[in-house]
Amino acid sequence: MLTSLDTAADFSTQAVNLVDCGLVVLDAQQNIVLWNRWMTSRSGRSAARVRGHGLFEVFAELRGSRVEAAVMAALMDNITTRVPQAQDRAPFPLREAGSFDGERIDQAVLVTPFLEDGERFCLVEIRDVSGTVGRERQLLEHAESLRARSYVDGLTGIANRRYFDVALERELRRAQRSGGTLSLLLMDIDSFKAYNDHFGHQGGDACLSTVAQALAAMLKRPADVAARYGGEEFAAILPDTTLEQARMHANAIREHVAALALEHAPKALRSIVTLSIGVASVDGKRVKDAAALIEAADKALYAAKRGGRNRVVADGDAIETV
Ligand code: GH3
Ligand code: MG
Ligand code: MG
Repeated sequence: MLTSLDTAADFSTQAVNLVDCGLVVLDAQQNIVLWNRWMTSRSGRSAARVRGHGLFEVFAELRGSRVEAAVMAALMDNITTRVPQAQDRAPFPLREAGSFDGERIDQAVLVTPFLEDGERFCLVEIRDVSGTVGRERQLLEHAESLRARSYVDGLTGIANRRYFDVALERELRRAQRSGGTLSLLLMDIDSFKAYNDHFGHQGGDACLSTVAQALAAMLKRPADVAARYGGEEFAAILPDTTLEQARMHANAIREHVAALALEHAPKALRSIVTLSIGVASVDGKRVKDAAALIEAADKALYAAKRGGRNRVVADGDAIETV
């Protein structure tokens, strides 16, 4: 029988260390307060090394991932989220105990918020589902999670406007703290009304999805965010990127989408689907808030439309019209 709180605590620690899944507890600042032995043996990082550090500092590659969205949903909105093993890649760099260069183990992650002494925490549970989860069950979980995930756009699978708003505020604060730069791209599909009129709404939806995937594939840094901003408009947040770098990146995205050579409607301005992109930036000196940054990017986008579409205009460019 347990007679003292100390014994109870030892008991819990033992149990937490024996359990056959990864257990991580984060505080409201996303700092690691608990890390069990399962995590240590599969990550090669001891509890002493990671405790007190931010989960997304320890695993920078998780920034902008579905796991980060789930952690934010838990800590900010008290929402529980299941992140099943994705078709492509396991989120955490975890490997079979003792094999630090082997394959990542397949993972199903569950993020659950809880309160302790009035403070919000979340529990991140990671299960090894390598070989145990049938393909059918994976697909079912995947479909369920699409509905449940409140930061993901249901049509395209990329981040939604809600996630964009939260991420932009967060990245702006980060840029201001470090005196760094941050750029924003606003992208709008050209003549999309004509596309819908010709190919039908379902055809339009499929096109939006294809463009969204192409866009997301062009944003490779972990902190970059691609989001569906509204109807046929997309946004990209590029931390640590100057206006000129962002302009070049925007051009690469524009060329990449044009290179898909998606057939456009006969009434559209061009025969293939293209994007117009507006670019704006903040740096340590010219600090703008989110609303001002969006407005500047939106103005630049409007100028790109007036300039003939299928082009990139950056904030402050001389504006020509055709
Ligand atoms: P512009 O080159 O000036 O951007 O012209 P546009 O035709 O793309 O612009 P407009 O804003 O007039 O039309 C946008 C269209 O996008 C209107 C709407 O029918 C379509 N749209 C918005 N959201 C969705 C969606 O979720 N699915 C589909 N299929 N179409 C959408
Ligand atoms: Mg539009
Ligand atoms: Mg449009």
